[in-house]
Formats: sequence, structure tokens, C-alpha cells
Amino acid sequence: MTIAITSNGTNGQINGTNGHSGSEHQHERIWWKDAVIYQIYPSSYKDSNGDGMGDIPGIISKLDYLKDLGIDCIWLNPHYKSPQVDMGYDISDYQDIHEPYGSLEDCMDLIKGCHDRGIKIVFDLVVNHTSDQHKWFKESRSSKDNAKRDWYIWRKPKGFTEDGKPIPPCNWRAAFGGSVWEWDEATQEFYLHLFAVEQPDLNWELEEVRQAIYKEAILFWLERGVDGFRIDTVNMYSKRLEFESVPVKDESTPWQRADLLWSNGPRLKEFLGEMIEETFTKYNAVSIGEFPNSPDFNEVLPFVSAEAKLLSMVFQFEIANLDHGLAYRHLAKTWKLSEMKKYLEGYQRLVDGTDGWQTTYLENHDQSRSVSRYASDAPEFRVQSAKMLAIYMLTLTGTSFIYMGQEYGAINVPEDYPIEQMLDLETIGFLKEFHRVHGKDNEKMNKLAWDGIRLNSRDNGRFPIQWDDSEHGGFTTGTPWMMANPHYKTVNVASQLNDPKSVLSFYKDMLKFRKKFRDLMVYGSFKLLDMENEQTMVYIKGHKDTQAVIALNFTQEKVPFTLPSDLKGEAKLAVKTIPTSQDDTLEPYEGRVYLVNTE
Ligand code: TEU
Repeated sequence: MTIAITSNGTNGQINGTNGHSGSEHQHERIWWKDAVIYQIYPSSYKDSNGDGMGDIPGIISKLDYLKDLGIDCIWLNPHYKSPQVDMGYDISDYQDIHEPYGSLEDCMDLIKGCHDRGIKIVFDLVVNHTSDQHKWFKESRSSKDNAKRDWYIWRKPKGFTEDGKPIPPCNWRAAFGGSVWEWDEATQEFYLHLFAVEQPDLNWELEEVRQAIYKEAILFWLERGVDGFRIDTVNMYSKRLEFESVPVKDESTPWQRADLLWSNGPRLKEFLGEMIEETFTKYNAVSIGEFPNSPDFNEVLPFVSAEAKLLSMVFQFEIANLDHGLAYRHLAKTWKLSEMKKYLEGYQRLVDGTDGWQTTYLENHDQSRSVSRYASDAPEFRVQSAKMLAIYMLTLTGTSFIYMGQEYGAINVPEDYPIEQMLDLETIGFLKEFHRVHGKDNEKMNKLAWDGIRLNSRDNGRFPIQWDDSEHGGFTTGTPWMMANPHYKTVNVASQLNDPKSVLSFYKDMLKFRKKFRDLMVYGSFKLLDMENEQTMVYIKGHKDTQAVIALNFTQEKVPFTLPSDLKGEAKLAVKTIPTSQDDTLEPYEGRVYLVNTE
């Protein structure tokens, strides 16, 4: 198939690129803007003691690898004491470490090990909810007159059914299925949990709760040298306390999605203002908020504008959700490149001409692997797909986040990976619900579920890192807590380290490239061309009189390519992922960067 790239659908040329879009704001230069942040899921990075579980000493043993890779900061997923119902997002003690990961001392060694190498480190802050095993919740649930009763959100039943069952205050569906309200038999009230039953929501309305959070979960770690936090579900702290039911859209269940109602509540700004002022600001710490259900940049800007002094930056979710089904992410839906471009343009506008900041990510522990989702993990296309996405990751304005494994081109699990090894509570909940509706033995439906799980389940981001081709990918000498992706035999760090053509080497080169041209790549203006083109993504970065043209082919077809007419002759090819390609044709999944006026 050959489709020309056009900006206006008329002549096959990209026009109108004289200069770049809008006004380029003079952003204050701060380390976390320049930084490329590398995310580590501790259970799956590196096991140092053979118990099958990744640990902090294992991470420390890889710090030189990370330094050599060229990243600037680590974001560590929750490592705190936790019953692990939701892989550490259910914390039972903010000041202690999950035992299999190591000790507080190991943790201090990790912070020091990073700092000694000039790497910053941020932890995960999970304070929308705790574990039901946290001492605060145990007290709260112990009786209605306990001093901590109101530290969580308790409500009386709306009434009782004819057969005596309590009716919850509203019909919201929890993120992992079922009602957001859990009945407590002993005290005859419901408590709120937006996520799992074992993750009760804290009551941010109470000042003493907020103060306890600041002291125990935030200041404790800032005092110990962490450089900031990625902040879990940061836009859910303030609840709409009326708890109004939503219209029924899914007839198969009483519990309906209400994500918009539980995000961005009335007191959110006030709570964040107080939290940031009393904790983060004192330590000059970075605050990276997880900010779902907020596609409109006008809605997000007030939270990330430098003047507002709230969050440094946020993660938005529209690109991450592109192929997720509405009721369940696993029942995948098709998507178009033009949709991705539309969202990307919105995200980049947060920085263009404003004092806000933005993030770029394609993967994290809640997502499957980007090569499998946005490009192709077929053996003949895997490497070029991963390199093309690396260009995307490292040429966009804002702070880039690389998820562990992305740097060597990790892909989703294969067809014959055992379904029982998918261990995420969300996947298990989905399967249970799916079987309830379609029966357990419906072959056709089971295939649909498995295909969806393989494509989109969070497990794909959680299997062990593939260090080499030894058993379990060199992750552990024991039995891994989650089976390695058998792919480690061909795709692993060791085989790529000294191969200049590998995905890993390409990431290293691109990280250097991003730093060298940071004015353009990190801080530059952004202009997307040819929004309607469903095959290629082409954008122009600008800074003063310098420019870069980035051209990415998202298909497995060859696509004709022409530089924007006004840049022809001036644009010099700086990066290309397929050395043998011709100027006028982008090879399948090829990526290129051209530079203008940069010498
Ligand atoms: O995620 C919250 C969130 O909004 C999601 O991306 C969520 O994982 C998704 O809706 C499930 O499909 C955060 C954490 O990143 C996630 O790992 C936790 O499970 C969740 O909070 C609860 O703490």
C-alpha cells in the first residue's frame, strides 16, 4: 500500500511548517524536566538471594547498568510492608519494607547507591487508600466509637432488601470489579474502597488524617533522602460525598463505572496545595501525579502550572487506554493512529506556551508492552518497532519515562504461556466475571478472553526482567514468583549489550541524543503534521531557529515520505532506524529524525 503523507490532503507535500507552532514558553530548567526516569517494579527486577522474588540488593547490583544506559532517575514501585493483594499498592506500614524486598538499611543503601552515581530516586506514594491490614484501618473498623472511625469512609446502608441484605449507598463499580462499598458485619456499616476490598479509602476530609499521612508516608522518606514521589491516584483524594448513583449502562451487573465522579473532587486543589506546601516544597521534591480520567488539557493545566505550585507533572491515560475495552480492558478494541495523535497533541499543548509540564510514557506496571500494542512483536518487525517507539519516547517535549524492559524491546507473553501464571488481581477478577457470564467451557469465548489478556493485561508488564539466556532469564537462581517470558532465550540484556544494532544500544544512543539536543527534544515546541494520516506520525520540534522533523511509520507497509517543502535542503538526517532505507520511503516501522540549523 502506498499513501502519501499530506498535511492538507492536496499535493503529497507537508506544507505550512515555516517555523513551529505557538509560543515557546521559557520553562525554568529543573533537574526533573531534563531527566529521563526509569521505572522499576521491585518484585521482577533482580533477585539477589534465590527466593524467586526481586529485591532491593538486586536493584543495587544493577545500578551500574542503569548508569551506563544513561537514565537520570529511578521511580521505584511500592516496596513498603504490604500483604500484597495488589502488589504493594495495599500498604500496611509506610515506614517499613516488604520483607522479601529487604530491610530499611537496604533501602538507605539504594538511595545512597543512586546518589553516588548521580542518579535521583523517587518512591511511590500510595495514600488514597491503605491496606485493610494497616493499624489505622484495624482501629477504624474495630468499633463505631473508635477514635479513628472517621479516618476511613463509613456509611450506613441505604436500606435493606426484602431478604434482609444491606443496600450500599450507591451503585459505583470498584476498579477491580464488584461494588465500591464493603459491608462490615461487626459494625453494620459499609466502608468505601475504589479499588480492591482490601484497599479501604482514607478520609482526606479530616485534618488529622492528612497530617498523619504527611508525617508517616511522605516526610519520613524525604528526610531519608528520596528526591520525590510518583503519586498514586492523586486526583481521587477529594470525594464527592453525596455518593450519587450513576445511570445503568451495563445491565449484566448492578455495579456501574463512575470513574469521572470519583476523580477531581471539589477539594482536590486545596488538599494538594496543603500537601505540597507542607512536605514536597520543603525538600524541593518532585511530585509526579497519576491523573486518570482527565483528557482535557484545560482541566489538567491548573494542576501542573508552575505558578500553581501543585504537581510537577502528571500521567494522563488516553493513549494508554486506546485499545482498552470499556467495561474490561481485556476485551480489546481497535484504535486508529489519528486518535493517538489527537491525544498526543493535547498532551504536548500542556507545555507549549504555558508554564505547565508534561510526561511521555508508553509502558508502566499497569500496561502491557508497547511493542506488542502500538507496533508489531512479530519476529521480523520486533526490533525496528522497538527502535521506532524509542524515537517517539525520546523526542517528545516533557519528561520521558522508560519502564524496565522497554530498553531491550520486551514484548507480551506468547500464546502458550500458562494462563495460571497471570497473577494480577485485575486479570483474575476479569476471568471470574467473564466465566460467570459466558460459562467456563465456552471455547470460543475463552479464546477471546485469553487473546485479550495476552494483549492488555497488567501481567505483561510484570514478568521478570530478561537479563540473559540462562534459566528464568537470569532473574533468579530459584523459582520465580511469576514465570519468565520464554522469550528471554532470544531477547535479553546480555545479548544486546555489545551489539551496536540492538534495541538496547539504540536506547543508549537516543538517550545521548536527547541530552545533546535537549533544547529541542525536552523543551522545544511541538507541531503535529497530517493529523488524519493513519500510517505515519510526523511532527516538528522547534527551538529558536533550530528544528527537528520526526517521522515514524506505524505500519508494516512501506510508505512514501517527503520532507516538508520549506525544510527540504535544510533538514539533515540525524537518526534513522533502518540504515538501508531510501530517502523517499519509510520502511515498515521505520523511524527517523532530521535536524535543521543545529550546527
Ligand atoms: O492505578 C490506578 C489507576 O487509575 C489505574 O491505572 C488502574 O491500575 C487501572 O484502572 C486498572 O485497570 C494505581 C496503580 O498504578 C495500580 O497498580 C494500582 O492497582 C492502583 O493504583 C490501586 O492502588
